[in-house]
Amino acid sequence: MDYDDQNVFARILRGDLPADVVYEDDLCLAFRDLDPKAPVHILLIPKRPIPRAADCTIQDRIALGHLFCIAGEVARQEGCGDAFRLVVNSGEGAGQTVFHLHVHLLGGRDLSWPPG
Ligand code: DGP
Repeated sequence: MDYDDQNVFARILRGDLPADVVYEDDLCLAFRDLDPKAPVHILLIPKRPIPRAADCTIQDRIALGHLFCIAGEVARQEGCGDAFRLVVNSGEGAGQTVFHLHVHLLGGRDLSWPPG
């Protein structure tokens, strides 16, 4: 799908909308989810404009690999230790509502499996 630069995460990246930022570097931004589903619920987003996991190409590999590496750092920073879950919803049918790719980092409580 085409990237819509008016989506809320694009606006947060531009500084047009506030966010509770917990980590930032040249490739990604991490901030608290507005509607947390666990005591720790952080969203990690690449600064590259990628709408969905379904749209990823080989050009995105550095930005996306980076997100996974930083997720562990942020989880430790948030007190999750090594027990946390990373979730990526791709497409409306999987529950994606914001079309700037994001990784949900969930932790701070027991997480059941399988998810819904
Ligand atoms: P998903 O359903 O996978 O597309 O997740 C989108 C998440 O984004 C959802 O958990 C709620 C969160 N969210 C939506 N709008 C905002 C916002 O303006 N600020 C923050 N911090 N989170 C938002």
